[in-house]
Amino acid sequence: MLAGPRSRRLFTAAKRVIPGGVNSPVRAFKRLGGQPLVLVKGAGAWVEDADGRRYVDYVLSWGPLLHGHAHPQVVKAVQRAAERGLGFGAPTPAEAEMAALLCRALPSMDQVRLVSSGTEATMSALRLARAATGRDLIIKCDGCYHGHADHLLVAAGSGCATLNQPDSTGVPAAFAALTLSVPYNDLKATEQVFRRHRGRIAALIIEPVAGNMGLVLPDPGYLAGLRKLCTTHGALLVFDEVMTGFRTAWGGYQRVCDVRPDLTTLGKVIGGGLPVAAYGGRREIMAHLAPLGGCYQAGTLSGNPVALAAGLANLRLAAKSGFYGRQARQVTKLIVGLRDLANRRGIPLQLSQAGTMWGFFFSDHPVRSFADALASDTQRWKTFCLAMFRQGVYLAPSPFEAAFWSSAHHEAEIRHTLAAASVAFDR
Ligand code: HOZ
Repeated sequence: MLAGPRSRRLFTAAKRVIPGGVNSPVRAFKRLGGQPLVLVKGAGAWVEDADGRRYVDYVLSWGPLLHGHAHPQVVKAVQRAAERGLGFGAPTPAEAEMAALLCRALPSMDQVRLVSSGTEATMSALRLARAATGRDLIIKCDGCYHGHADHLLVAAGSGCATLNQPDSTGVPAAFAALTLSVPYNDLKATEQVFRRHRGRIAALIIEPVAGNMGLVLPDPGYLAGLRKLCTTHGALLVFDEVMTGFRTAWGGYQRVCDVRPDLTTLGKVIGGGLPVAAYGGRREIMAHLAPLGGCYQAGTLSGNPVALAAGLANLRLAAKSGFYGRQARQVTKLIVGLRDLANRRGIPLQLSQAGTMWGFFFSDHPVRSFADALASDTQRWKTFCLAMFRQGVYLAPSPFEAAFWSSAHHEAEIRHTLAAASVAFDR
């Protein structure tokens, strides 16, 4: 068992009052025995559990902590903002500053609306897409996860895939029927769906790099092909960059692949660990939003000044010249080391990287789709992960999640991880 006595006690108490003991299902460690570590502290690249055990953290709050835990500049910014008031529910300078920064960083974004979670961002972006096109149907990809809004829990990755329930009970069939799911990296299948439902598709939403079925990269030309299909069929292309935004590059993956979506959703890094998310895009589309237009969306905590202070501080640290290149080179060093260790033992391992995101599958062929990810050897993944945890490396407790890197990770953390991996591969 991974968890020590204190973690176990605390989790037992939580289970009495919280369904499954967790506030988000993937945290329950179901694939690793169902006894999660209860975390009490994070500093830089490391987290500490309730039993005082320390781990190099590659979950990093599922992505936001681009500079590690409790970075002093982020903490200071939060303290200063909190002293001036925790929230107003009124316009503040910080929200205009964040919006201007995002619109500068993403060439596809003329205007942006701030919200509090990735789920809110994707849900609202799709309502807006429907309002702007007057159409109802949405296309998504198998294994992509866009939050837990009713119509998006169809063939969903992340925690749903982890629990083997890519669809959810409680979603009316009529809602689910509005979402058409196609395999990731399959332009032909996508084109067929567009043809079959000609004139009825409002939007295609996609994680440009899929990060919720493990990390799966787009084939060359795939995203540009989707752009073309959307334009041809009068549908909006929505890039869900909640994970990839400001992680794969300054701005997001759209700057790497050079494809301009009509709408983009952001979250995670732009909140620095506090709840900030956003959706934005072309001015004429954004003009459909109330109070300018008839598409309604609102939130008491939207643009919260304390959360924005964390997000802005996080982004300022990443804005320094050469930041992404430096971090990506470190990630490459880590995955090259892992590949060498696996190769020497003849273990079939697929590794992938997108900037400061990385991932691995135990598989003897490249993983290009959700079907490939599901076919990977999850028993080996389990043995490997348990051994890594035992040696002080905290990985996502699911074979269908990405791993993250922060600027607080250095050579020492790479050495620690590779030493742990060497033992874990032997297992
Ligand atoms: N679905 C989220 C990661 N892809 C889970 C986040 C969480 O449990 O905090």
